[in-house]
Amino acid sequence: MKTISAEEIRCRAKELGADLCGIASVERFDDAPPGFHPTDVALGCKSVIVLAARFPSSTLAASSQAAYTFVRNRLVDRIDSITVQISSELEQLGYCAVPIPSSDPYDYWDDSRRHGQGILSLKHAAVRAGLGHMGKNTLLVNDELGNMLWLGAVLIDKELEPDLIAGYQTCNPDCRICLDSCPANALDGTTIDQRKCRGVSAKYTEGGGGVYACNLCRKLCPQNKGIK
Ligand code: B12
Repeated sequence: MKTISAEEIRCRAKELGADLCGIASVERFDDAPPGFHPTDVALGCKSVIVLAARFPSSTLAASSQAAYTFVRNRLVDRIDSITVQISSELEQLGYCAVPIPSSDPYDYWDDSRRHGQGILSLKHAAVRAGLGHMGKNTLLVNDELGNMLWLGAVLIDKELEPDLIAGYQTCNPDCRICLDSCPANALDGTTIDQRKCRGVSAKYTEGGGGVYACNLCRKLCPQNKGIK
């Protein structure tokens, strides 16, 4: 087996087009509820490599939600291509490396609550890899990119030097902008009611496909482009 360092992985991720890359040791997930731990996905996981791509914020200024949705869909392809490529390269070096889908597919779906669950929560993984903290809208906020980023991850069976947990704070304690602006009243400051959110954000037309019709919790956040 050829050995690889955390730094080499970070450089490769950036070469492939990631804007951010952070690494978490699996011990940082000790507080994860059952079913949400990286070893529930890959038994031998020792480190979680988390990547992020910048989500162009000009899309928030467009009057049509199609531009935002189009960019979101291309970022799914881009981040997923990077995590699949990194996993393949790590596997060729002799490691077991499992890429996490940045969106679909996932196994768990509760139709009665319209509640889905990714095979690993990428926001929680990003916090533990030093990429930021979650805001009241439940989204990850990074100091440089704000909440305008798209996440991906790779689980690897190698201990790697982890990044430091982000030292900055998100959300002014008095701020309620995302909570008060949600048209579905889906946010309570720590969790989201998926049924309510999906009711206003997922729109389909027979001819035009699907659009994300609401992103107000992201758009109106004073930290959406970074932490001043
Ligand atoms: C399902 C899903 C949704 C659902 C639910 C969102 C949610 N907040 O969970 C819906 C349809 C509502 C949704 C909407 C959106 N989404 Co979405 N979504 C996902 C997806 C595919 C899975 C998330 C998931 O599993 N949620 C279910 C679980 C984790 O949530 P939960 O049951 O509340 O979990 C609790 C506990 O189980 C526990 N827990 C869970 N894991 C862990 C781990 C540890 C260590 C600990 C301690 C605790 C813990 O803590 C939670 C709170 O109590 C992720 C991709 C991914 N794999 O992460 C993208 C993702 C979260 N979505 C994303 C985005 C951008 C959006 C939208 C902005 C899209 C839009 N409309 O424009 C909105 C934002 C709405 C919002 N404020 O969250 C991004 C977020 C980027 C960021 N900056 O954070 C992600 C990460 C996709 C990506 N690859 O970047 N989404």
